[in-house]
Amino acid sequence: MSKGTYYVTTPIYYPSSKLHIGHTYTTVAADAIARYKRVTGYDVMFLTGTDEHGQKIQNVAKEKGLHPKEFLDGVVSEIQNLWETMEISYDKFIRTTDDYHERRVSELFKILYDKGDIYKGEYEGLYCTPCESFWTESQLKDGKCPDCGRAVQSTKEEAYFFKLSKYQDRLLELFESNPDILEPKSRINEMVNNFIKPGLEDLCVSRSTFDWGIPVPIDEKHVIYVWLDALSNYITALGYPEEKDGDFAKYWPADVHLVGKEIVRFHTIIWFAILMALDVPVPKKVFGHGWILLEGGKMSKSVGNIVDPVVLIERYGVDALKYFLLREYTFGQDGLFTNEVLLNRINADLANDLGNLVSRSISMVEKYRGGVVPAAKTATDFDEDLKNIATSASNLVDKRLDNLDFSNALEEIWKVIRRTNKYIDETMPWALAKDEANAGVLDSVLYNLIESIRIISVLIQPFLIHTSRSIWNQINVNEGDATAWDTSVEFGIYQPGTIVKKGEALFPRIDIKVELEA
Ligand code: ME8
Repeated sequence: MSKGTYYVTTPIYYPSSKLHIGHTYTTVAADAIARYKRVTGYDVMFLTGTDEHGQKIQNVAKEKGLHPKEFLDGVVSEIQNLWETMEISYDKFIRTTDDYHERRVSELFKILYDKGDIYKGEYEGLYCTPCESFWTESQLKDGKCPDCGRAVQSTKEEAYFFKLSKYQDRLLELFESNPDILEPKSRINEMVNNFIKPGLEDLCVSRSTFDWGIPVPIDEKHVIYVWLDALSNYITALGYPEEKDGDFAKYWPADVHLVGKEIVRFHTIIWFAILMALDVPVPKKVFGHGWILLEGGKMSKSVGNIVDPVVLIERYGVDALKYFLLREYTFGQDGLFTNEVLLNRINADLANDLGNLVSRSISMVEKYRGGVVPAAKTATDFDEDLKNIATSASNLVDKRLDNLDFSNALEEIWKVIRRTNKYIDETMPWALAKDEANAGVLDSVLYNLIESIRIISVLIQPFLIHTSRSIWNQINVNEGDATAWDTSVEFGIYQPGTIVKKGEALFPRIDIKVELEA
């Protein structure tokens, strides 16, 4: 029975070039939450996609001598391949060049215009092309774009405006009455004090100096501002405004928009105001996560200091990258990427803690019981603690994930892994095996180890599905009853008499010194 619906989104990325691990970070987080909600009984809609209009894309395509669509099709299929390799379980991939999206955005523009919330005026101001954002003089930092630090251009043109200023009071009231709407909470202060309270100006929502965009329906000399086009994806993907009864009625309002902190302003001020103007409820939450930084600053396509996820995956595997991203960084905060932190995490948590546990436990069943998992017979002094820690973990993971605290959710699971390793040290199966009188105790130890590994494999599935499957293969359980999320609160589900078989190492240990010099 479904517990209800859950709608999670990532930003739609600019396919101006290949994606880097910053984009992968948001997508991996969205995937983990989507998988977690599915295994815990929700009807999930997980949306991701690409933001394909605007001057930047037009310029890049031109440099390559291609029509924008031709250029985009190539990059977008690379992005989709990356998500496939990473087993990203999105339910829908939206491209802003999809016909249905273009038609629906055009319709939205018309609705807002007919309502009087979009009007024609003259735009005079400053524009940052790489960020596709308009700025006022006072918002600039040292005369440069406050988001990316690059030069802005002054522009003057006839344009359409959205009456953002009209929604100032309602936005303030929303943040005051619903502090859960934006996480981490510190970002609320930033939005309220830096942007809303100083006064919101109406927003220019059309451009006429380039034509790679959705035409303004009432005035084809203009194209719709890329952020109005892009933000609308979250509802056009569900059918709005053409079909309000299907997915839109089912999934909207979104449970969470996951975004990087630099676009919180677009998602909470501009997007909320547009929704208010449309009389559509605002999403339940926007989470603005931190940046992955390289020494020297934020990783960014246009700055050029990128880490290619494809290279990392080829070297260390999909699950190692996913684990690293979710465990290493606190979701709301910035964190530094270095090869050394990555490799240390892989070795310590994956190769040593998890990989060794699985491989030595299965080896012992093979060595002492011919690969057949015995039934537990004689309890040891350490069983109760192991069972308690293993069966209470899912509850703790639930609590952590309710706050999108991926890092500590994984830490709760790793406590079970470390406890199980300690159980091996405490019970010393190799010593028990020396004396036939201890056969009953050894049976219990071996059973408890495999059962604990089963619980661990169930708990890691939202994060590391590939590893879960590999463990299920080795301990010979079919995906289904013994792998369902709820089975992690019960110790004793694994069927004695099952034959296990050691497979390839889950995470080969990396020689860090050699690797860093390579
Ligand atoms: O902003 N660290 O697209 P974009 C963490 N098209 N996350 C990072 C990151 C980093 N160093 N770099 C990128 C756009 N990201 C718009 C969005 S949505 C309606 C339109 C992630 O290709 C993070 O999620 O520049 C960030 O917000 C997003 O990629 C920006 O992607």
